Amino acid sequence: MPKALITGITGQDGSYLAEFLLSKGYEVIGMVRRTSTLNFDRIHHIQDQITLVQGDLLDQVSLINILQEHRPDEVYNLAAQSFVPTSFEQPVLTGEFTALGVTRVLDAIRIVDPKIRFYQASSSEMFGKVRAVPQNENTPFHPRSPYGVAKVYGHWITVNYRESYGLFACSGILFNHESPRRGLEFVTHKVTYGAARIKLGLANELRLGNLEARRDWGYAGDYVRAMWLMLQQDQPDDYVIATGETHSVKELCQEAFGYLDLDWEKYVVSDPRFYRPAEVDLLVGDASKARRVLGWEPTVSFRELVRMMVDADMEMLQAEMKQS
Ligand code: NAP
Ligand code: G4F
Repeated sequence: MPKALITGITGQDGSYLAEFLLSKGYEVIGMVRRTSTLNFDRIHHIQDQITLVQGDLLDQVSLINILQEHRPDEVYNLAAQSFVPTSFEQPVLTGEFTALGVTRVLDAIRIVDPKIRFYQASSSEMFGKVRAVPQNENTPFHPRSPYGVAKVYGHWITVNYRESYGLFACSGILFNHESPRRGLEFVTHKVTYGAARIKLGLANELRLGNLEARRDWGYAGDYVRAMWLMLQQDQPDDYVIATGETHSVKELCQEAFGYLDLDWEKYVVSDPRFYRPAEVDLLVGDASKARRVLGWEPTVSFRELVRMMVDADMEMLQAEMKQS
């Protein structure tokens, strides 16, 4: 039975990846940080099928000990401070988790067992102020936030350990991917949840930031399959994972509110509080290498994704209303 370690298993992607690896017959070890209250909502349903171990990207010894004790064949490094606005408020901490944390995991692998295959969760935020449209593996990086800068470091240290020590280390440059399990602070979920609350009479406006920003939004369930495929190849490499379609935040609002028969313009307010010091205006990825080499394809369209999230939010809110 192959064994995988997932850092960030309590996050959106970690939960989908754990489900996917279990379906492939893996033994799954999940690294969690110590918290005073449990935050296992996303993995509650599979908790009896996985092993959770305590560790932290800030703590080198914990990473080495976990690898020594559990001897995984594959490590998926999904843990990070992943919210862009927080990276402007806490740039040093973001660098510790999202940049140096990657080196700590790579060094632990190098010390314990250099044959372990490694996946790094890189990001389209690295393209930032884009130098080409669409963006592919050869597009130069120009990050626009401390988060994006930290991810550029994580990407290059992954490439560097591959070239310096021969590690099987892959960097997946994933464009935005969403699901009903997405954190509520990210714009897709903020919009679908906000629209559902308005529909149910629980709110009468939704305050957002820049409505013109464009993103290439896909479904998280599709994207974790790409992570696994990267580690099953003969050679380690880097891949862009994206749908190839771009939509503005305005279009996202139109789609979510429209699905609920609401006119978004009556409810959405653009609030300068949610603007960023520097913005990433347009992301759209070219995943032709992943299609060609990995045989990867997205299966959920933008419209299906938004509707899936609105349906999940309506169901959750209606259940809450029934209980109260
Ligand atoms: P997420 O929901 O924010 O999950 C982040 C995970 O990292 C959580 O499990 C969190 O644990 C853990 N974590 C944070 N700091 C840690 C630390 N110091 N030590 C150990 N664990 C720590 O993020 P996601 O959307 O699943 O994304 C997964 C990864 O892909 C992240 O690296 C993100 O930057 C990257 N990425 C995401 C997207 C996207 O669109 N979703 C696109 C490209 C790249 P707690 O639950 O304890 O907070
Ligand atoms: O949903 P967002 O916060 O995602 P962002 O900044 O693109 O980052 C996400 O995707 C990255 C991949 O490119 C990941 F690496 C990263 O970890 C994270 O998962 O914002 C999307 C866009 C931005 O342009 C933002 O300015 O939506 C715009 N936006 C407009 N109003 C808003 C809001 N974003 C948020 N979070 N909240 C708003 O009210």
